Amino acid sequence: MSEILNLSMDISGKIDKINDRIREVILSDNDKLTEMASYTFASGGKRLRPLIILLVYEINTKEPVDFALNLAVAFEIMHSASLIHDDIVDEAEERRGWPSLYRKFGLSDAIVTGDYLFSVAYRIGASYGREISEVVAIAAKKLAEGQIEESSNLGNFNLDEETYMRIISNKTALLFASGAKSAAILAGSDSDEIQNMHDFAYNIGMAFQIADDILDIVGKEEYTGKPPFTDMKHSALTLPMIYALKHSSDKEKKKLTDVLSGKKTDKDAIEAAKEMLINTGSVDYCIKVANSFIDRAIESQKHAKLSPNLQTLFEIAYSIVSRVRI
Ligand code: GRG
Repeated sequence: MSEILNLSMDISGKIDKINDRIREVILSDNDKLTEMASYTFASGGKRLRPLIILLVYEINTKEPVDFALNLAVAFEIMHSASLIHDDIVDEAEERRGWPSLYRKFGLSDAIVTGDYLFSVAYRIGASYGREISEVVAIAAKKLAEGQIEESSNLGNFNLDEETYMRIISNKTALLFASGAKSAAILAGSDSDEIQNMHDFAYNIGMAFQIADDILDIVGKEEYTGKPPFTDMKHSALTLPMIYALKHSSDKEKKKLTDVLSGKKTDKDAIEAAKEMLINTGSVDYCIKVANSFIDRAIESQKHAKLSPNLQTLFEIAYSIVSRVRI
């Protein structure tokens, strides 16, 4: 992961701790459920959210980082549970390079595994007391709201930027933000520090989703592990599309919507749509918007004392947009 995120700090010890703890807390009395839950995490994942949580916690306290380990894994478990459900919604064949859980074990068991993992996350949240448990629960509420607003807009080629921003705020950024906020609460930070950590993670979460949406169009298949327009299969409009549709002729618009609506699925049509998108300047625009969120993230820490952990958080922030390679 440090390769993908280009970090100077060796974070392998933290990642190992996270993975070991996940393996422990997902154990069920039912062997099949344990097998399915374990499959979800064995396939990989960057562990970005729990890493941020541990870094934030350590910045704000002298207590051992292990006190925040369960909290960190709760957020990773919630994230992974949402991906299980997302793959069902999107009919995705693969996740993290492996067959998606519902493909491997069937629809109903995959739904229950996702639900089970959410219950593990809530239980961990509850073990930290009322305030943190509320932050964990609200993060899940927002995930669901973002997802439903996204699916309510499938095929809506008039989706505006404001609605897109609200969707990604709920389905992606608030999970990052809630993780960092609860880490700062657990560390005993004051209310300004808690808010600043929330804002830092929120803004990198926004940039992260925009970068993900750019990668869905221009990301090299060998790098993203999926062909272009995979996430667009169900006509969920993302920022690059919104910009391109607004800045193209009727003829170009038609070419693009034919691909987005699945009317045209051949390689040439997809390539032409991709080319058109790039020519409207939409990718450059989205990179600019993503960078503006990174600037806000860095700005949120203007009063914080620079430390190796904060430096690593900054490196994570910058890596989020630089992973978009055309
Ligand atoms: C049941 C409460 C409840 C909610 C489920 C399905 C759903 C609602 C939400 C899905 C939200 C979603 C898929 C957001 C996308 C977030 C995103 C950018 C995922 C990719 O994150 P990475 O790249 O993944 O960090 P890895 O594999 O590295 O962990």
